[in-house]
Amino acid sequence: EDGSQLWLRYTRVPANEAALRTVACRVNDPVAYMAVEELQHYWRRGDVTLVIDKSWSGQQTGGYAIQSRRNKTVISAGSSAGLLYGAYHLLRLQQLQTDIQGLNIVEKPSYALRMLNHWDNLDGTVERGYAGHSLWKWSELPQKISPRYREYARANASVGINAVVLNNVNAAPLILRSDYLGKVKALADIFRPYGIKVFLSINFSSPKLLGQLRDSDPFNPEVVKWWEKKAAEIYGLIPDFGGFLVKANSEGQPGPQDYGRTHAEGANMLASALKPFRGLVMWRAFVYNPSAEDRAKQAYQEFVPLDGKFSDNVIVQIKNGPIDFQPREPFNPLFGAMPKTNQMVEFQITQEYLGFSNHLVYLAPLFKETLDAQTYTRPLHATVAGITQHGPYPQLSAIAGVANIGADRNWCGHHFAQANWYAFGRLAWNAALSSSSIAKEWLSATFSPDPDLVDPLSDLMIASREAAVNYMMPLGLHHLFAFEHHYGPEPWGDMPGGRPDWMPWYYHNADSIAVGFDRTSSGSNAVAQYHSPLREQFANIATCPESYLLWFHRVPWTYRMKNGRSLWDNLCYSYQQGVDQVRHFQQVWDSVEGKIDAQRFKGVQSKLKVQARDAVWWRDACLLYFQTFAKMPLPADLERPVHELDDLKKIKLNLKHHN
Ligand code: BDP
Repeated sequence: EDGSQLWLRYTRVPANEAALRTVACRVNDPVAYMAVEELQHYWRRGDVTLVIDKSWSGQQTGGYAIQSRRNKTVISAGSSAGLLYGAYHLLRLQQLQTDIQGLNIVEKPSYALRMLNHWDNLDGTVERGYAGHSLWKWSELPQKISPRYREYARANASVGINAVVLNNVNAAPLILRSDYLGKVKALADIFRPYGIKVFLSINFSSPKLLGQLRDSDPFNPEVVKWWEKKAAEIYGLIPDFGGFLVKANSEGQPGPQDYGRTHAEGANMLASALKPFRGLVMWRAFVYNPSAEDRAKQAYQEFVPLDGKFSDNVIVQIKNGPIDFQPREPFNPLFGAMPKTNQMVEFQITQEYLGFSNHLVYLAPLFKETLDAQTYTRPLHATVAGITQHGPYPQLSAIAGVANIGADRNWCGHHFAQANWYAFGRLAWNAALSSSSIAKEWLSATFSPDPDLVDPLSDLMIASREAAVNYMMPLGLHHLFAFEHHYGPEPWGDMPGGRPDWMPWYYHNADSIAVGFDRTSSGSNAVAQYHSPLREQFANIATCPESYLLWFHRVPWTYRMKNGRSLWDNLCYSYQQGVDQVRHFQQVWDSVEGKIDAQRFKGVQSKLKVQARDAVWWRDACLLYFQTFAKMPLPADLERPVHELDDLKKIKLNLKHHN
């Protein structure tokens, strides 16, 4: 039980049983064939018929219906992909031991494109990957095909993921060289029967770096021609290629601004090269410069003036929050602020800032917090989910998650990190699902449907994200992590001459009086980027949710919070609560011993020990450090620190090769 089977722990139907039922399907293509094969191998509850029904809406994106008719179950869909998703739905019902009499299910995906973004490098490393090396063996491809490629595609299809970006957004130009495209084609061929399209991250300077052109100016006709030829070459190999993901003029990556052109001009040049083939451009809005302006405001300032200037096959890909995948951020105010532009959310499934693959942090509540956030920008569809599902070009709706998958046997490093892959897929399919229903499904499929296991563990999962916020960065604190590895705490972090917007002090602003980032009109005024009434709500310290307090306000240590205690005391209790929660998780986990195989039980048990130690490390580091400013005592009933601040400051982890 090494976790390699993920949530796909179906048991094969024995031949004599299989002979007693039929799986009928007249559709003849590789995707439908896959649906039939899965049901033939694993479905043990009667006859099934799969039919394409052209009247079925949502054809493009894989919707389906499942109905019980007399003694059989009928899956109907507008496309073969829909049949495949219907087949996985049935198998899920079987895993959950659901009654299949009288089924009348209709499913339509929330988003047309449900994508994983791999941050995998061509040398086999993964930028922010914590589950071993990259899954893609570039040096072996296309000759040698690892069986894991197929398993990976199957796992994605089982939760409805239908698009993958294979390589890092910090993209090597090499990915577009002809031999690499041959490797990409090999992967695309494996993924196709699972309904998955391949996309690539591209380096904006490819024409110069790979094509030896003078420059990569999007207005240079030779550059335009280069991209057109490249697009034709790609589509010659991969007729259903999805398109490009682009990180431009961000963190040192090249882009159109190098030539005085805008993001829209750069994106549109690529978009027109892909247009004849119906390809898409996902253009990232993750841009910020070391300027006097609050980093949290910069993407909005850069992109809002470009609204209406992007081609119809461009989607602007926006991180959930305005900074960078922190344990908690308010939603990015760009959502809803560009009504004439397609927007998509980018979540991080890999836990760069949430304890890597060591901490059990179930991310569905974080994803939901953003998706459900009310932006107040439109009369209709004003949540982030609504805005990204109902853009100006509805066929383009998309959502992306930065993958947490690597070459480890259990794919994600931590057995429970698999739940984040699963939950991302399920929410991309249906953004209205609840975090707890997804947790229950996943636990049932991955471990067992026994309620004595599912109930306590789903509670644990639901609490785990708030626990991480508590022991890392409660009350709106953010960016307190160590510069080098992003794993542990370093609120004191500083580097003479380093970029201020990479330093924790830039964000926490602690001194003897107060702590926090003033983003009201007396400070950076980032609140103004939110639509009324949110703007006023965030701007007023009395109405700002306390979970975002230090995000929007610089608050005196002695400030009285809603519970009557001082800010300092609240900070202390929050950190302690995080520690207590993790210790409680350990107890809950021990209580399911025997209900789970020993191998996975021990694996998770020992990861929880690491998490408990790390929670204490975070608490001590942050409280002892902030105490040097607040100069207030720890509340008398609080557990005492077990570290010296000076010792914590000396910890130099080399986690670059933490894998
Ligand atoms: C940050 C990561 C960095 C990525 C960057 C991005 O630390 O490795 O390259 O985001 O999203 O979170 O481009």
